[in-house]
Amino acid sequence: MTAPMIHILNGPNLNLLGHREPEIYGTETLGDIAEACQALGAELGLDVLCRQTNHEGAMVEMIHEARERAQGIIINPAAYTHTSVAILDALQAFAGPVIEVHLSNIHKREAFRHHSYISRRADAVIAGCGGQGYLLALRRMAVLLG
Ligand code: CA2
Repeated sequence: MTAPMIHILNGPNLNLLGHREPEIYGTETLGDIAEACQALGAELGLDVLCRQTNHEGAMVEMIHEARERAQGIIINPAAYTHTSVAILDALQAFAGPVIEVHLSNIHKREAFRHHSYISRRADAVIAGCGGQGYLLALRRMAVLLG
């Protein structure tokens, strides 16, 4: 049987991870996180594809592609979390499990970060665990798809 495919989608500025603001977002780069996710995915019997974009429309298109190719989505929409009905609508059209991840605890931060459009669709939300949040999300995905 082929391994379920998980798309891990990352939004704007997350390509800067590890290079700026380590006190908020940690010292791991997005490449480090992707590598750790690939390794855990192999252990869990999941295929993992990690992607990042700085553009809202491109994120919508990545979600459309996931409809064709992935059984689950792990998404950190970054700032679009708090603004994007378009990304919510795209996720509503995805049939499989969706897990929302934030590196920081958005509820401990500015009030404008407390609301997430994405949480309305997410089956689970992980915030404040740094890069480990993606690994926790993968473990949950293995249970949901098992
Ligand atoms: O905590 C998270 O993962 C966030 O999704 C990160 C977003 C922020 O807008 C959300 O409220 C919470 C920001 C990502 C920006 O990442 C940077 C990384 C290094 C340096 C500068 C920005």
